[in-house]
This record gives sequence, C-alpha cells and structure tokens, in this order.
Amino acid sequence: MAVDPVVYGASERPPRGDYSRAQTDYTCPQHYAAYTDADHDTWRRLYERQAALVAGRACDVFIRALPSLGPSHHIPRFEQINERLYKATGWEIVGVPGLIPEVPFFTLLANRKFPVTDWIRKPEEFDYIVEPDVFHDLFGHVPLLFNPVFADHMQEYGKGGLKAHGLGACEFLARLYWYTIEFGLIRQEDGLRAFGAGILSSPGELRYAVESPEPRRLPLDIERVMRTRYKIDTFQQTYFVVDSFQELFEKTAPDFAPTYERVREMEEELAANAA
Ligand code: HBI
Ligand code: FE
Repeated sequence: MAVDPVVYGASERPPRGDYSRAQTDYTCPQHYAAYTDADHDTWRRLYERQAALVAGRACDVFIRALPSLGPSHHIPRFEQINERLYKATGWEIVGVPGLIPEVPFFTLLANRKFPVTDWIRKPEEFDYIVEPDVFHDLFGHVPLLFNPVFADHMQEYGKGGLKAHGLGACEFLARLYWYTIEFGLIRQEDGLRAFGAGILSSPGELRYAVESPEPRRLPLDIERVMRTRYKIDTFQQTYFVVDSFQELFEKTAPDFAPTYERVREMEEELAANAA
C-alpha cells in the first residue's frame, strides 16, 4: 500500500477505496475503465433525481453551473470537467480513493485542486451513503468551484486548514467546513437556498434543510459554528445562513487563532464542569 487509508470517526468497516492506487499526495487517476454499466446507470439515476429537486432549493449559482459537469447519463470524465473548470476559475479536480488525511486534503485545496473520490456507491446504497463518493463530490461540490468568489474561498480554506493543523485546531475548522461547505444555506432575494454539498447531493436533506420548520437556522457566526458539534448520520438540527458568498469569504478571512483559543477554553470548562 502506497499510503494508509483514512477513517474519520468510529466505524466498523475499513474505508472502501483502494488506497494502493494513490500517490504520496493521495491522488490517483480516475479509473474510468473500471466503471461498469451499472455504475453509469447509478450516476444517471442519482443525477436525474437530484436535478429534479434543485429548482427553488439550490442557490442560483449552483443551478447555473450544474450543466458544466457535462452530460448527465454517464459518470463524467475528470479531464473533461477540468477543461472547463480551469478556464473558469483556475481550479482542477483530482481523483482520490476516498477520504484522505487533513494535511494532504488542505494542501490540495491550497493549490486549487479539489479531491474527488472516483468510485460510485452500490445500488443498495442509492439513498444514503456515509462516505463521500463520486456523486457527492462532483454533483455536490464542483459546480460552485465555477464561481470565482466561492473558488477563492475554498483555496483560503485550504490555507487556513494548514494553519489550523499547526495549531492543533483542525476539529474546530472542520466544524466550519461542515456547516458551510457541506451544509450551508444562503438567503437569496427570492428565499432560502442551499449551497452546501452535503445538502445538494441528498434528496431528503435538500427538502428538509430548505423547507422543514424543524431545524434551527442561524445567521453565520464563526465562533458559534466552531462550538457546534455535528452528526454525520442524521439531518442537521442547525443550519447556518449567509446572505452572499462575499459574506462567507469576509467572515472566514480573519486569523482564527484567537477564536480557536476561546473555543478550546470554553470546551475545557464544559468538560471540567461535567466531570
Ligand atoms: N478527504 N476526500 C476527502 N474529502 C473531504 O471532504 C475531506 C477529506 N479529508 C479531510 C476532510 N475532508 C476534513 O478534514 C475536512 O472536513 C476538514
Ligand atoms: Fe463533501
């Protein structure tokens, strides 16, 4: 094995991907010949189901960029997306076998490379999969990388991640990633919309996040986000809302070192009180 596989959180089974294909930066070529007809069919069905739900629920920037992924009836070739993406924002997507460790992940983002898992879920996991697969990574994340402001934000996030790693604060930054890039909402003139990839790639959560009266929806407050733990296997109880990607970019621009310290102190106090 060239590199070790990665598991985040508790799990009974090893990660799915074949990490022996990965280079030292954890990237690997998209193994296009390995896709079966059933895999392409899974993509087509996932795409059609999700594309039918985005109107009125996904943000306009996402809806406008979605066709840039190419034809919907088979798994896209990463090189073909890259021809368009690189011209639009200077970003590229690179294949990975699945989740990768934080430092290589942030390093790729800081270099305007977005890691995309190359395998697709099995038909029996059609409705739900915990690990990111090629559908989540491409359909959920890549359209927004065609937007210049969002594209710059992702690169800054990568640089911030490397800093956070140096400060032992990856967990707090991961919460920010979770509540914005994965589960963020944006207020458009015509109403609330989703921009987070975890929402955009899930049929149930796309409706729930935008329409259900149940979850809390709070204005984006970085420190509050960093204090908010998340669950990866249920719909979110709390979503954070921005008014624009410019707001997201500006609120994430400051040096987070003092914020990490405050959040860390608060969590230590809570733990001490609980003991
Ligand atoms: N690896 N392939 C992949 N995709 C991710 O979204 C990802 C990752 N490794 C680490 C990671 N995300 C997280 O640490 C971020 O949430 C911070
Ligand atoms: Fe994701």
